[in-house]
Amino acid sequence: MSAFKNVGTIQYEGKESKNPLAFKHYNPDEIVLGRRMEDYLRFACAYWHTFTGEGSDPFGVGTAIRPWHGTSGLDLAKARVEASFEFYEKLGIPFFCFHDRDIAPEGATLRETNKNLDVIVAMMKDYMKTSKVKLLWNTANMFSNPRFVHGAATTSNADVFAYAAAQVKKGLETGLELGSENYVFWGGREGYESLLNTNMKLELDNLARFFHMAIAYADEIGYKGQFLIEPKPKEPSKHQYDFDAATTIAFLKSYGLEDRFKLNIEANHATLAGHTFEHELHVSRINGMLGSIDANQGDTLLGWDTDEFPTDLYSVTLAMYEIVQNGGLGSGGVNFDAKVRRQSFEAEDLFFAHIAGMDTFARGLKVAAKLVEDKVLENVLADRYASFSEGIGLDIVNGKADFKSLEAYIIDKGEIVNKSGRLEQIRATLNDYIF
Ligand code: XLS
Ligand code: CA
Ligand code: CA
Repeated sequence: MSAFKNVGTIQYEGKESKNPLAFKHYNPDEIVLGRRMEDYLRFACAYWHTFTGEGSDPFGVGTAIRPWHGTSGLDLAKARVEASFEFYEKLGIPFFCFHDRDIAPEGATLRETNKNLDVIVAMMKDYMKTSKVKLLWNTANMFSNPRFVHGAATTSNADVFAYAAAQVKKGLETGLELGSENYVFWGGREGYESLLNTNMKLELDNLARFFHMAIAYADEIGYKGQFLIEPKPKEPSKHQYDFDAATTIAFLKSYGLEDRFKLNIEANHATLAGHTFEHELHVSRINGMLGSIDANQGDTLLGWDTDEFPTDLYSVTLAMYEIVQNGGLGSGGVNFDAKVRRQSFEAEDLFFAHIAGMDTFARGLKVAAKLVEDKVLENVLADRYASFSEGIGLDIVNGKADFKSLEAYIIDKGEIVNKSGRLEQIRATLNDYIF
């Protein structure tokens, strides 16, 4: 039985097409920078927003009309899996991502919960045998259940730490079973409200202990997926430990975890941290830690995590420029951690939203490729930093200068001449490439 009977397979029809159920820019087979677009972008669908989410907000219940309504418990979980594979295939999206609790209901004990999970994981595995769709990443939801009120790996309660460990152990087994290419940690409740009752040092040490245990268990069972941490500054915690890329990288380096972890950068989390998406991607990239992205966008008029589908071509172009500079995302991908607005409650909206996001990223990729091919920003940087490629600047870069030699060089030189940064001109050029 079809869940989305009003929608057929979404095709690429080119930019003149007026068909809302067609791609105008995303053409999976088109070669960009020597790679098929599909292989470059590695799009993924986020199970929680698209199949588990119902469109509720703090003021009202869900509004979504979904084909799986009318079922409950494991039957509901199964109906969602069935619909999800129809959705991936009609959309032509090559990957999906989930939290353990998105796909199967919790039981009275962890043993029962794991049993429910096994049923759904086996069902997904079956679907994956006949489908080309793969699991980009899985993760553990260690924030919804009230037991995580004080955190998971950073809780004040050792029993909760044990529960979280057992949950991630199962998550790694699930990842192995379904061949997930990455395993994500997002520390929703790994943070604190007030230092008055928080032992920050113990909590951070425990978080690192937890990650070391995850590495040890992955190695023990032969799970080869890339570990990713997803920074976010606030919400639900007031102070979250993985605030942004720089904080997370510093944490990984202080605890000797930097060789096994990369970052999953989400656009809306970047803006909540007071950065741009491209800033967070750049910081990760220059540290060799850009692993994957959660593609969405926030709303500049709202101060919370709105997880909108990404349609801002300017921001996506600059993000894709970072990804292209990174040589792509390796085992990572572009996961639409995005939800349709509460007002967009029809099942077809799920297609429109993903098509919008995929077309936006396809356009961003094409513009970024052109910027790279024409060396637009490369030339800007070469020109701006030219003084470091010869003479005294080159000595500084090559470690041949010290305070004494620099003083001798500059002391009688007279007035220093600076060059303009030309930002307005550069922005105008960027507009010419985008539009
Ligand atoms: C929430 C996060 C979450 C992670 C996975 O804000 O984006 O959904 O991506 O746990
Ligand atoms: Ca996310
Ligand atoms: Ca988010």
